[in-house]
Amino acid sequence: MKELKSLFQQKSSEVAIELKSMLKEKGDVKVDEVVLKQVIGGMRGIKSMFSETSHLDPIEGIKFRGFSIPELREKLPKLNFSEPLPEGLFWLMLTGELPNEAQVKELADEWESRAQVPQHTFDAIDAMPLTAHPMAMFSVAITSMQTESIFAQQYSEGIDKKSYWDPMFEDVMNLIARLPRVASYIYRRIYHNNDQIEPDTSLDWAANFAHMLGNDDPEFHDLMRLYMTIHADHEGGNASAHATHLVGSTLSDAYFSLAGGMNALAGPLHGLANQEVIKFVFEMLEELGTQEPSDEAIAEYIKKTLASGRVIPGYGHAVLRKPDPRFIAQKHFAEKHLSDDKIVKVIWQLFDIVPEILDGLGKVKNPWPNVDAHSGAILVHYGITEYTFYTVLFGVSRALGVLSNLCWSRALGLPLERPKSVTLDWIKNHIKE
Ligand code: CMX
Repeated sequence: MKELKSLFQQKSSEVAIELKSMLKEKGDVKVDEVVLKQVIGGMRGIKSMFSETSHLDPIEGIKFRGFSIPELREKLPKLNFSEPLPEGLFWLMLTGELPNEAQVKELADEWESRAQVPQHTFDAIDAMPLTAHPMAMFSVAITSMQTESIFAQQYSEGIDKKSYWDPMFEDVMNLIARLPRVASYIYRRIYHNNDQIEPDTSLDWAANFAHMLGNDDPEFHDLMRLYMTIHADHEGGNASAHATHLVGSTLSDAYFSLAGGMNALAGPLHGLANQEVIKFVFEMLEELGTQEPSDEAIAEYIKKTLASGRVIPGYGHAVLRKPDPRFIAQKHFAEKHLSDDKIVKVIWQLFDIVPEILDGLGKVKNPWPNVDAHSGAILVHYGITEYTFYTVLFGVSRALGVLSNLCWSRALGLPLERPKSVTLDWIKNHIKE
């Protein structure tokens, strides 16, 4: 993978030089102000992180290196398939350049050649009870692969800090290559009697993942290509990206850092919302006693849920203020391939009904659906009905973004992250002053 590696080295060293001189000349330029409600309120909106791979606009949504999701679906290489290959997005995030078909194929081959998972990782998964959440198994599996870290090995031998990016790049490539095998192993172990499916080395990364999960419908392969592309990154401040970055800033290797990010993704306000959405929909349909509920019945159920002090999963966002383009991309996919599906229709009904009700509460800043509102209904259609697994799918994709960020962080020599916390007494004194 000489071309990607040397292109990354060239691009990142150019940015490193620019950043260094910018910091020297303009390091004291003010970029933001912080008010008390941000200190207490989850640091919303504070511009205090650096990330090159993507940028989130509250209205337009995510842009990866300047490209929106519709643009990516048009411009990233698809080879002969209908959806872009996530290999292409990884190349774009890492280098800032759109790859051509040959480069995407080469990257797919490279990941295939690095996909061997150590036996002790399977053993670590097998040691966990079947009742453990799949995200717990996923996190353990990633941490168990830390034995393979080239970065940790070279650091212990005494590597020059200017070279950190090199073993980090190697770890990141190895880790991404192995995740589909690890994730599908967990899936087949828990839900399919440990009946494992061997990889098909002729397939690209996402299609091989679909294959190992157990579905070789070409439409499902395309869904996985799309899913793995759109979930990959959401700028640097989201919980999984931020957690990965924070852990990595201590010079923990890619395995420890990604496990940290995945533990953050496993929360219901973040990635676990994808399982919560379909669970919520199934429970609603069961209580209403029909697969084709009326708008009025759904509205009543939503209001009852809110009155019981719970959130409506799949709705709201800390940054977005419009329907999530990742939701819209999945809706387009569903309109094209499964417009007659009853559960999908319920998702579209919710899209019509929920925003007005949330808006009516007068406190929800974004009443629109996020990425997690749609994915479950499509997965159920293709036979992946075991929704406690959904966040692992999200995690395999999210690894692409957070790990390319990790390469950038080491290449730019970004320091240990260490913000300042304050106590109630400090705040009281500060207000007095
Ligand atoms: N249902 C009910 N109430 C909601 C809500 C929802 N979907 N979204 C926000 N609210 C409420 C908040 O709980 C908060 O209430 P309180 O003031 O009583 O505490 C109020 O509205 C204001 O919240 P906000 O500023 O609009 O939203 P936040 O930035 O604090 O939180 C998020 C964002 C995503 C955690 C929140 O919208 C939520 O809980 N949504 C449901 C869970 C979900 O879908 N998460 C997935 C997000 C995407 C992802 O990361 O994968």
